[in-house]
Amino acid sequence: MDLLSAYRDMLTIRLFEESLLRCADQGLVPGTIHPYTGQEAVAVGVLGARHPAEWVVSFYRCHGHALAAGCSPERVMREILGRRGGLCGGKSGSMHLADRANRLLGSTSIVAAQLPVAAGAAMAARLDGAGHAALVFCGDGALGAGGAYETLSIAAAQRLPLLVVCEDNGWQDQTASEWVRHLSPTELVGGLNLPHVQVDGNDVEAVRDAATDALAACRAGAGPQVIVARTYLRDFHAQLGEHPPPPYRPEQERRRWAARDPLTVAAGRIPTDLTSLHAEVAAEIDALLLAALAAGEPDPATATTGVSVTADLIGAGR
Ligand SMILES: Cc1ncc(C[n+]2csc(CCOP(=O)(O)OP(=O)(O)O)c2C)c(N)n1
Ligand SMILES: [Mg+2]
Repeated sequence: MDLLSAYRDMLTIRLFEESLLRCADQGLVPGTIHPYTGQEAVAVGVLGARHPAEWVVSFYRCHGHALAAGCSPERVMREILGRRGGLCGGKSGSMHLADRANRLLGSTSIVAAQLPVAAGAAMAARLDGAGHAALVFCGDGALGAGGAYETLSIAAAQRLPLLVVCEDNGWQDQTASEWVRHLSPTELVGGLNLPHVQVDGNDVEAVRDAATDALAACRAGAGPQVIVARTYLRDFHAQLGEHPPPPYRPEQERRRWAARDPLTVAAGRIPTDLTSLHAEVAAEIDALLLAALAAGEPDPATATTGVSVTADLIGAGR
């Protein structure tokens, strides 16, 4: 893989998210945002292995997935800030990003609800007969939800070409996953006999390799594959309004993970100086943020357009 280009993509997501958090502190973001900081290597590694015709389904922590899927950062920023020109015309906000052009089928705020939707996309891929797969991202807590179990069971029985990427960040909102009494992601998928691998989710090259292999298996008819990517949120679960949550995780744990930040891991393998790249990406993000803030709100006359889901959603753009 081109590590420098992956680094640039991860840096774009990081600076995008950090700008948004600063906007939130100033009361400029309507609703809640779930930052993706620290988990960038998962989105960039997995989506670097995707065929552009393959559908992706995400959840409320979807900004990084959208950017790594190829969505315009400017349009995503406008969407999250509720400005004119947003990716979904202002109807998605932070948690429900969708983009037909880049085959982002949608994102959901309901934990695990993205999994059955993705199984449908995998069934559509199978019926298409073009040898493609469908991909879904979820948290480690999501795999403990009933809908996840049902989806994996049906997907396994039907050998659907579905890649499930579980982003195991060790926390479920402000509850540590080790406090929760349900099976761990690997226990659950192992119990269902699903092929799965655990990967260092802060190592973009390792994630990319795992996704390349898992997608090849899906496309070859081996049925659903699961990647459990161990990673960590750099900031926090979510921010509603102007006030970030009080610290809820042990400082020592945060420091330990900060030392293994995905950008640091990748930078350690890139021989060139990255200072000018940082300045370049920061300038790009500043420019699109200023343009978004200068734009007005969406035209109220568009409030009811494009809100019904029709059968052509999957078929369009084939
Ligand atoms: C069905 C449902 N139950 C509860 C919630 C509230 N909730 C939002 S995020 C979250 C934690 C999910 O943790 P995980 O799946 O590990 O994802 P992460 O947020 O860590 O990325 C919960 C319980 C919800 N959105 N949907
Ligand atoms: Mg989690």
